[in-house]
Amino acid sequence: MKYHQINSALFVKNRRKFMAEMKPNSVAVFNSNDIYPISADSTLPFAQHRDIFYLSGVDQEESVLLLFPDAPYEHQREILFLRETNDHIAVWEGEKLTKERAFQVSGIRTVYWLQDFHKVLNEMMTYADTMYINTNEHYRATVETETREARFVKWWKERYPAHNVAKSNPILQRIRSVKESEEIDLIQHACDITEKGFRRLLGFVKPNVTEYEIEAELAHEFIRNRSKGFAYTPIIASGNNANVLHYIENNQQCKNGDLILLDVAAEYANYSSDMTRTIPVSGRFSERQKAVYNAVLRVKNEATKMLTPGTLWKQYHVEVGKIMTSELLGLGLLDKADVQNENPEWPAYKKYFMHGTSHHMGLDTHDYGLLHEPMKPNMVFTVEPGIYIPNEKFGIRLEDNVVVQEKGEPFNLMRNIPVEVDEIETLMNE
Ligand SMILES: [Mn+2]
Repeated sequence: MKYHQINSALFVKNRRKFMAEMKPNSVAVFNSNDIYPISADSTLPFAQHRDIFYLSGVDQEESVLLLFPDAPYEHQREILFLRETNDHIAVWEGEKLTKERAFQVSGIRTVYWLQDFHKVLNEMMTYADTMYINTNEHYRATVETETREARFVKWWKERYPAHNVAKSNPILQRIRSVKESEEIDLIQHACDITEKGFRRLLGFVKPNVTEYEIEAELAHEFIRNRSKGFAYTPIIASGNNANVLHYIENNQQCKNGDLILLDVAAEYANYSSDMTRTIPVSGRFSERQKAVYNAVLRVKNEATKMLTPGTLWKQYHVEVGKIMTSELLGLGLLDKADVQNENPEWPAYKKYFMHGTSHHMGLDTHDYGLLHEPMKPNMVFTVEPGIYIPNEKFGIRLEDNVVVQEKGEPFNLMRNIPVEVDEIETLMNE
């Protein structure tokens, strides 16, 4: 791991919150992700399942967490199972968690090797009435492969058909969406690394640079700051590529006069940041580009103010749509007739702004959070309006990450990342 160790107090708190929501006499189990094969003996880099990470801090494959708050013996309430390691194994496989290190990372005292899992689980199941199984119910999830978690759930339900079944996911969606202060610090740190990458680019971008050279600059800056790299596949879209919302080819040359839309951000300690900036290849915006840019910026600033406790996500999007509509009228992209005749199911503004304004952000870039429930303090959201104009060969999106506050306006974790036209032009021309 490149990141500095996280204080185990965070994971102790996270487990306490989860266990407080469990039914009497129930067991919950969480698994690591698999290491995904490519072919022959090559694999993708390991990426930990965010739920076991959130509850334990364990960032290692083949790990299992078992929670049983009503266990008859205290040492059985929180148990970790890890792949066995010792000095000999470490020579071949590199450093894995020892039982002592696992305690330092997670705050869990009872640690067994994985080969004891079925035996220990079987004992717990004779005491327990209910099993909490963890399924992926994220509103954007499409999963083609069978995860280690899913594989375990299938086996578990078949092996213990007489137990009641309960769902972990709604509990996790609720608790993971409201961040602890340690988590906000980690997300801030990811945002600060992203800022370094973006500032580096402002001195680097010039006509004829390629999108992949920009990607390489960012990867360099992120990794040298203890990030694994991009929090999500980067979008580096010059000219009309910006109008392809999920453009990830990043293989074109940036032409003088064009804009580049950059949806690029670093991860840190498995926490995401999620930034979008749009900058001119030449270092100067045209008057038209500037007008559209400032319209997007005003929508972003107005939308941000609405992210307050009690706000409903759906209603928020309706209000943002109204603000965007008035900006598009001002830019001459819509006229009054377009708005008067609009279909309420697909309002006129969606011709130029067809995606959502905000999503939860945290351990997942599109983080957990139940969107039908009102916003709460310490939720972290993106704010990311855009205007896309294929006829004019550019698209602009601006995106920051903000924390909902108990009182007052949200706290902008990207407050130090340049976004005003003047500042961007000044930094690009230094
Ligand atoms: Mn986003």
